[in-house]
Amino acid sequence: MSPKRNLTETEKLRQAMEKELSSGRYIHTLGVAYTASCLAMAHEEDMENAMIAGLLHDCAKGMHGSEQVAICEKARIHMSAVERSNPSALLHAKVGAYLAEHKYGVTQPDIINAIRYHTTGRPDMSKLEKIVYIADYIEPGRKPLADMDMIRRIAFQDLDWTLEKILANTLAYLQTTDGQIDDMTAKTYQYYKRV
Ligand code: DGI
Ligand code: FE
Ligand code: FE
Repeated sequence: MSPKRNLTETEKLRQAMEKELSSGRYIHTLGVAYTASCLAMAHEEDMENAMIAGLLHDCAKGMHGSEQVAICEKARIHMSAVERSNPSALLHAKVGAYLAEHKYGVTQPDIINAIRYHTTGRPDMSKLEKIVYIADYIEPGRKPLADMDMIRRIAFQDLDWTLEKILANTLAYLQTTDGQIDDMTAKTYQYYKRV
């Protein structure tokens, strides 16, 4: 994708996602794309990059888990044991990053990384990575998760504080399920946790 993009290229990605995803996932995707754009406005990030990363962040979500594992094996993408056993929850982020680059023509590493780390986060995220991670949690169509009103408000004020709150809630939620915690999610929380 050339650095000088026009709306038509974003529009093409929107249309591709409309075809690729279930209607519920597509509506969530639009919510993330527009929320990420608004966060980019508030935090002086590139709005179009936020829009593209938001549109593509769940592009692999409709694939069967075994298909995602097969793509990773073929492309020699490293999978942690937890990712391998939870492909639809976790692996879709890495597969999505791969497809963004190899199927949808995204060349900017920051956009690709924002897709790659949208589920677990990672320590020392870029501003765009933080914005996409947060937009995925707060987009208007999300069911009201814990502390949602507060998290939605602080997202437009302080990205790192918002990350800490989301990560704490995600880890607390995972402890109520039998979901194993990925090392990267734990490391991200340790990094953003304020003592
Ligand atoms: O793809 P989405 O549903 O829009 O959202 P997402 O990509 O942020 O997350 C998908 C799920 O992954 C969500 O229920 C939280 C979960 N998750 C986040 N970190 C971990 C995790 N699941 C496991 N098992 N381990 C983690 O470390
Ligand atoms: Fe996702
Ligand atoms: Fe999502």
